[in-house]
Amino acid sequence: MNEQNNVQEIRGNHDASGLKIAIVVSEFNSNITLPLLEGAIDCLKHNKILNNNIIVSYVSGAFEIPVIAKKIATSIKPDAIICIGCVIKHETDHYFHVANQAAIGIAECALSTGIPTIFSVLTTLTEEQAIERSKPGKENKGYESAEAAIKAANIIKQL
Ligand code: INI
Repeated sequence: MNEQNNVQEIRGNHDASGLKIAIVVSEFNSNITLPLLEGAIDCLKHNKILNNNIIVSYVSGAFEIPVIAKKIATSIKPDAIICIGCVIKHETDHYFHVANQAAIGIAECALSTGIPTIFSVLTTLTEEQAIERSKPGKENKGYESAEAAIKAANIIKQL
């Protein structure tokens, strides 16, 4: 109970010690996605996850992320799934369809299974923007996504 406002609050804490987290990572633009993966794993370990409670699977491109995320959701049933990819704007509109379908599919996986499925797919105009967001540290977008996964999973556990 929040004393000041007299409302009931449900917050997700940062404790990953009791969680099983799956990560689906795209190998397309791997110079970006692998540092995002490192960031996500750093965050999970920093928050005390057990090593064998991290399950990582690799897909070719961001377009393939949703189908694998959904299969993992229904078979392994982890507490959360972190979907890592990188789509960079190119001269044709191919990138748009890839990014759009990845976003729609990841959201569909979350809503249809009830398992927090985190959108850690960078969609940038340039490679430089993607590099900036995948540098080591707490501003690495993979690190931030893992924080979101832990919090959401811990909210679900309270509901
Ligand atoms: N996949 C990405 O993850 N990022 C991209 O920038 C990208 N572009 O721009 O083409 C991309 N394409 C591959 C796509 O995800 C599928 O793997 C491919 O279309 C086969 O289904």
